[in-house]
Amino acid sequence: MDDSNREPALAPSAAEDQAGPEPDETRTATFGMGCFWGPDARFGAIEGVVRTRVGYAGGTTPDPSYYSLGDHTEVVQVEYDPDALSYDDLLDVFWSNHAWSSPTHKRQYRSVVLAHDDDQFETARRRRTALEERAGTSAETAIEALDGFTLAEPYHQKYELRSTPVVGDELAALYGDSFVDSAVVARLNGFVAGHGDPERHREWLARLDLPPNVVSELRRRIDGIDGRADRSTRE
Ligand code: MHO
Repeated sequence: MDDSNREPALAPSAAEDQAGPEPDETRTATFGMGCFWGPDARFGAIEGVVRTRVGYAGGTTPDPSYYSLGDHTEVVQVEYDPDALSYDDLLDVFWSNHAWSSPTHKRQYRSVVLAHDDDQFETARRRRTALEERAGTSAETAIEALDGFTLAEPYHQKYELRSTPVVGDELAALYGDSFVDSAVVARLNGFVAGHGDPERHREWLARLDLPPNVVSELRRRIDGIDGRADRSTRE
């Protein structure tokens, strides 16, 4: 694919995804690292992440749900472009952003890498050993082969964005069923939670073709995070 084809094309309809073309090949990683709302936003803000979803995995109880979790754990699933990100990059984010050396009281929130293949399994083990040696303490992180994933209820997907006034409802209505799988929604969920730098926030907000009330509310919220009270281009 030549470079010009990778330029994000603005969709005429706001309900279409405006993140640009999807890579030909994607890979998926699955992590448990506490309540899944936070990592959904953190991973979603990263360029090269194509989509995120939260759900339940790592157990054996059939048909888990939030109020009937059985032996499952809250996990985030990250689908990414392997040309832009490596599994090691994602493991950096994983281990830098939760308390991997503290035992959790609930299995719901345990630290776990659920490997999709042998490579991921071995990489995670190697990294865990290196981390333990460097930190001089043992990791509580379990490393297991992924065996099934149950998508969590819609209200848990992109929780930060959904709970942003105006924006959450409007985007949920615009995107409908594709809300969970949208790269734009994943980015915005990350940005409203405070991830990503001001430069990227500006770039995405200028590029997105969304209803004006949604854009101005997003700007208000994200400018607040970036602390740019002196913005000269404020609407
Ligand atoms: N008990 C926390 C975390 C929810 S998370 C989806 C809360 O209600 O804020 O487990």
